[in-house]
Amino acid sequence: MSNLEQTLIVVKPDGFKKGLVGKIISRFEQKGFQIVNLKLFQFDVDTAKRFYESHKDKHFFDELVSFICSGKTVGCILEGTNAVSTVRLMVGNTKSSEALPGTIRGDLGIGLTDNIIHASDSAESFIKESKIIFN
Ligand code: FUP
Repeated sequence: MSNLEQTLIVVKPDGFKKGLVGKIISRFEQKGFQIVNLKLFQFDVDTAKRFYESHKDKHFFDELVSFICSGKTVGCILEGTNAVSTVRLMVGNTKSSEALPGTIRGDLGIGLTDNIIHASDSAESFIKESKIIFN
């Protein structure tokens, strides 16, 4: 049974600076996901705090907000079968240094806060996050 879903990815400032936007989006297109919306933008602190609200009590919150605001990012809504879980599989482990080869973080990055890409972790997160980015 096909389960058509949408999800959000954000290419983070490190991915943008490394010139990986095309390569990353191409992986999702090659897998069979459709681009539904696309936006080049830079987070301001207020928007970043709302985006990462679920982490507000974590010790790394300030570092995370500061990093995501540090340069241009690309937000992209993707649509396809089981988009939320399949895109997360393609993204890989949060710690890029431990992410498996074949995943985006495993192939293209090494950092933790600077881990190339964000992907919504649930349908609820997708709704909340995509509203913040695409208004
Ligand atoms: P993920 O869903 O894989 O992006 O990871 P989490 O939701 O667990 O974490 C959100 C972001 O916080 C990650 F992109 C990386 C960052 N993070 C840190 O900077 N330090 C940590 O100790 C844990 C996570």
